[in-house]
Amino acid sequence: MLKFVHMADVHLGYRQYNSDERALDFAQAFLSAIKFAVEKKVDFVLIAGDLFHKRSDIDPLTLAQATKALEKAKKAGIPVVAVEGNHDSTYYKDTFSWLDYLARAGLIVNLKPEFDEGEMIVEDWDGEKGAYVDLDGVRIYGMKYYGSLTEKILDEYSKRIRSGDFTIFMAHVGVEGYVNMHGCISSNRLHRLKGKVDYVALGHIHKSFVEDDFIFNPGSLETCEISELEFRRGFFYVEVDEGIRYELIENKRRDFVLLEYRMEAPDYEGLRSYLEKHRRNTNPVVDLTITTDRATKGMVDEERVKKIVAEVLKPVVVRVRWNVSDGFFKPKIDFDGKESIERCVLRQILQNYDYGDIVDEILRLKSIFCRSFNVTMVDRLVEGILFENKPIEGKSRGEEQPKEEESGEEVWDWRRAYVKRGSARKRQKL
Ligand SMILES: [Mn+2]
Repeated sequence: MLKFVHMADVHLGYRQYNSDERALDFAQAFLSAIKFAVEKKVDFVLIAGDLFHKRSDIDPLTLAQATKALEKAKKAGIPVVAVEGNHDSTYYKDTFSWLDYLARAGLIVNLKPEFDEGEMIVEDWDGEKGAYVDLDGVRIYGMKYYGSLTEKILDEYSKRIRSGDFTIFMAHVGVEGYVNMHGCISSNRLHRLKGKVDYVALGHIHKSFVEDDFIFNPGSLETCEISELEFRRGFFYVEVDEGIRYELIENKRRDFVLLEYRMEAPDYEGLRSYLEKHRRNTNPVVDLTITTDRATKGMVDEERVKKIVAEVLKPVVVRVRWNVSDGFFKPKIDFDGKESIERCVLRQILQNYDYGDIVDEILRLKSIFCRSFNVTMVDRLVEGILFENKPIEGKSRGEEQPKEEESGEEVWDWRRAYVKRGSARKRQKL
């Protein structure tokens, strides 16, 4: 009896929410899937793309996470056969990927067709490269991710497939109708492989699906996006004798808690008692959305919010999102004050922006527009601001351009002044 494990979309090295712990979760999921394969003494493991989250800048730790698990399989005599996904594929012109590196290190078989002046070459694995490999009567073809060229290349590829006793076609490609993702192909194009191929092993879509006991897509091992939380996914354990028996193993993964809290004022204790209701002992990822108005957000200390979440929920990582609506703006009006209500409201609105104190200018502009739109008056207003020695204070304060001297020959070298305050001096303009 033939036995194998089919996984995809491992995304090693994904530091989700900038969290090292999350990167470890992805590594842990991969390691436990490999351990499962070793325990089941499978004949081989398939990785249908996106072993890595990034195609370049793989850090040493991520590489170690990949090799540690792959060495376990190697030690158990289990070949690991992979294709490159969109995340770990080389750029068009590069030829050597990190999966090629792992293949050279003898840890995986990385399958992809070669191209010679546009002509596709589908050759046997020679220990370093190849498009298919024969493992004890099982023939595995591999096709990496080709983006918009997928259909064209798939058609070319299928002409070159020769069936063995049991033939697998593995590709990193999305099939239409499962998730909202562009660049997917119709599954009909894969169903056409029937007769030549016995098992189509896909990766790319992070949700599991099986069509007609022929096309298999396991989904992601860990959670790359919140939208994946509701998907069934994991890896397939497959047994083949008379027919194909498969099981989707929904591996253990990090718990997520999605929370939404409405804050009318900086109300830390209210937040705390809301969080208490969601207490659990899983060290989850907490994704907290706070709905509030701009003024309140300005007063809330996000670090303090995170600290409270950490105390109550003991999360592995906290993400705070702000759902800020200007519609909730409530001016605080002092009716005994000397300022008009209009000025008071304007001043409070402007506090949320970087323009500085421009209440007067806005009121003058408004009066011009109210009377009738008069371009000359707008011009005069702008000129007044620019030349009546009444600059708009705000963003550019402190970064004023150096004033040229009358002669236009000398400028104050403010960069030098910034670096060496003591030795700032005038410099001849070049
Ligand atoms: Mn992926």
